[in-house]
Amino acid sequence: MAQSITADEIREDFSQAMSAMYQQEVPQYGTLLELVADVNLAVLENNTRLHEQMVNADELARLNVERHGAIRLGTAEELSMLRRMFAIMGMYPVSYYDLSQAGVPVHSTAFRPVDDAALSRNPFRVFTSLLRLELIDDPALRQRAAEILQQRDIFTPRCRELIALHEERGEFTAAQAQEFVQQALETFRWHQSATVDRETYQALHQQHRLIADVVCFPGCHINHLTPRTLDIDRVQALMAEYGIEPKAVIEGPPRRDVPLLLRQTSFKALEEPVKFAGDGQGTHTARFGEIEQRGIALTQKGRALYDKLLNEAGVGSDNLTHQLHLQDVFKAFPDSEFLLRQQGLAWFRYRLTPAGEAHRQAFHPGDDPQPLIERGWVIAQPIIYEDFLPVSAAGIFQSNLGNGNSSRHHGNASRDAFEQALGCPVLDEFTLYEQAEVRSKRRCGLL
Ligand code: OOG
Ligand code: NI
Repeated sequence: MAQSITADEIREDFSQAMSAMYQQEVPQYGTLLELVADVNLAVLENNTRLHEQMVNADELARLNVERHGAIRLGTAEELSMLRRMFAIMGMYPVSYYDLSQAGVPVHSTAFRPVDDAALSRNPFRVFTSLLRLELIDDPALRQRAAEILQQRDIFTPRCRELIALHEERGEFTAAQAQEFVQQALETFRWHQSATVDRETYQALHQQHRLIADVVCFPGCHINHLTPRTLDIDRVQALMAEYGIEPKAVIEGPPRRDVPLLLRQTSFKALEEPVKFAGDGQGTHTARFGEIEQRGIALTQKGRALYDKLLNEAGVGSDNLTHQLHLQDVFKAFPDSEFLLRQQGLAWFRYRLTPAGEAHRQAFHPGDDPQPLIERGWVIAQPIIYEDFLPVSAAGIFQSNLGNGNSSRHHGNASRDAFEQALGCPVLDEFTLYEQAEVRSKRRCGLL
């Protein structure tokens, strides 16, 4: 029997294949990758402490492979099949995001690796949204959209076979894994030909641009890929020089000494030519590029404070003013690793230093790590946030959908329906971070 391939290897191959495909489809994404690589290199050259910290935390190796993508699905069946496809790549649904709050008729999860080794090898994540047809007001149009979606299959027949095969055998040979990656890629490819005529497209578009994007094409094209930068302010400032037009405002928390959660910005979606059924021609605007800067994952307590301050700060229209205002409001959020740890606001991964290893017998379960840190026996590294932020996601959606129809559907979360469509509950992000911290303490003999 040929040697079987691990989920990590399949995910790695798949994320590389996806990136190569998207660079071909959206050349500006390739430019963005270059810009981000240049900025990351400069940051690491100028900040030896950060460089060293990233090496010690096994963070550096993944930096250049790190990215997330996003897709939008039309039906429950598509979502549950996708869950099975991503499971083969070691990616599992984490968190429920209700975007209806922001007037976007979808709810979402993110498929991502969950264990330490998989995350440090390749943390490829896919933000996955499911269209909520029930939020289309016009019953005839809702019915029409459902019928159109029923007629498509976004998975190739061979992809379905390979998924079933893997579920039966629990593994792939190298050849099967390679074929699976190629077949899976087809689901995310852009199609210039819509499945509907121009009138249908326009009717759906008028309801919401996103509905047309989900319903009118034969696949669930990847709509952006996002590399991770170490200095998002610098990338935002340099975008124009590289011929890229950025979104007005960087989403998320302000710049900090200890970066928090996730900051994001994107470039505007491209207007692309489309052929409609029955010979019509037109354009469709959906695909864009995004960058992100990731920081420390927050505990529930830290997250509650983040949400409160973000809400207090409100939304800005000019980035510079908005960032200054955010900095001001976020003065209420402690900004040192020590304070974040002491106040239980963020998660840390504990490791023994060589001196700590030598004194391991002196550690007892339940010991306070702080004196050991001060003695140089233990180091506490920030656990990086691997998930998404609903307010930021809404901002990214809106910047690419035009701000025309932002009717609000408050309190319309429908997590049960989402999980039913998915075929399993989503994992809880806080539990995952807590477990990572607990595991690391246990390895140090502190628990
Ligand atoms: C997803 C937008 C959200 C993020 O990084 O928060 C997102 C979409 O436009 O489909 O990608
Ligand atoms: Ni994104």
